[in-house]
Amino acid sequence: MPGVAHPDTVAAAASAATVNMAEVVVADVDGDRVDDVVAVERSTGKLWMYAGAARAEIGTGGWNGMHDLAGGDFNGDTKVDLIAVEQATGKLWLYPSVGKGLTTRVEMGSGGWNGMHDLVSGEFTGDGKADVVGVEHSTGKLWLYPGNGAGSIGGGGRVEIGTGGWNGMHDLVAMDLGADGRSDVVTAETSTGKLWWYKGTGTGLSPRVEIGNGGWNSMRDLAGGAVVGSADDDLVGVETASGKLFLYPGKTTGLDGRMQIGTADW
Ligand SMILES: [Ca+2]
Ligand SMILES: [Ca+2]
Ligand SMILES: [Ca+2]
Ligand SMILES: [Ca+2]
Repeated sequence: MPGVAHPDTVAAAASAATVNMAEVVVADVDGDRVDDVVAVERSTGKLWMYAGAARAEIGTGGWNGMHDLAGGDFNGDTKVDLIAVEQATGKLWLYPSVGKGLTTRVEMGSGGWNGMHDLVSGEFTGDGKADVVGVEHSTGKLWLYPGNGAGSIGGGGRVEIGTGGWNGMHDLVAMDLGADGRSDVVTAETSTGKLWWYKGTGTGLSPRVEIGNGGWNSMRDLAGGAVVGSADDDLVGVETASGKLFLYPGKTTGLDGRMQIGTADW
């Protein structure tokens, strides 16, 4: 994701949270070229955007019924949209961004999306159009759905980029490490608590590299985007026990030491 934010302003906004935020997404939803943090408030079902010094309500309710939120410009107008799966129907919905909020949703997938988990969005194929990657419950495979930049994904067929075992991972993130302009997959491994980096090649993923040697099972709602001013994307995540929101700045070879960016209970 393009854009450079300042951790201190993100921290101010992030501290305005009440309790129990989930489905964290890092994306430039308001179009000011600075990545924002978007999350669902469990107590109200509202969708909030944390940008600059305050948070803004961009969804009035019902968001507890949605899952696997991801952000990307899917309709090609340069504004970063949200997608989400509706639990009740298994439909995939596109919520186009209008700059300072979201407009009427459009059906992007007619059903079956409850069979996937950990949907993330990034630019995996190198054509400048947002794509979706997710894990299939029934097979543990990782699939890439190339976007066409006109509001649809996977029209030419999905691509298998992971042959299995992905149900053993949690909190999948799409982010660019290595600053090659291509999204990579970062995810935590349940059995070891390690954090792994799978570098995107344009057609698939390179062999994984360990970038966190343990403890990642204690984190939830990992998301990636450009939060600090470097060419590499950064990781944010909530520490489950404390509810604190942490930022892990990205670098060419992995992640730097974390800093706390939300003082409230996430
Ligand atoms: Ca922004
Ligand atoms: Ca858009
Ligand atoms: Ca693409
Ligand atoms: Ca990359």
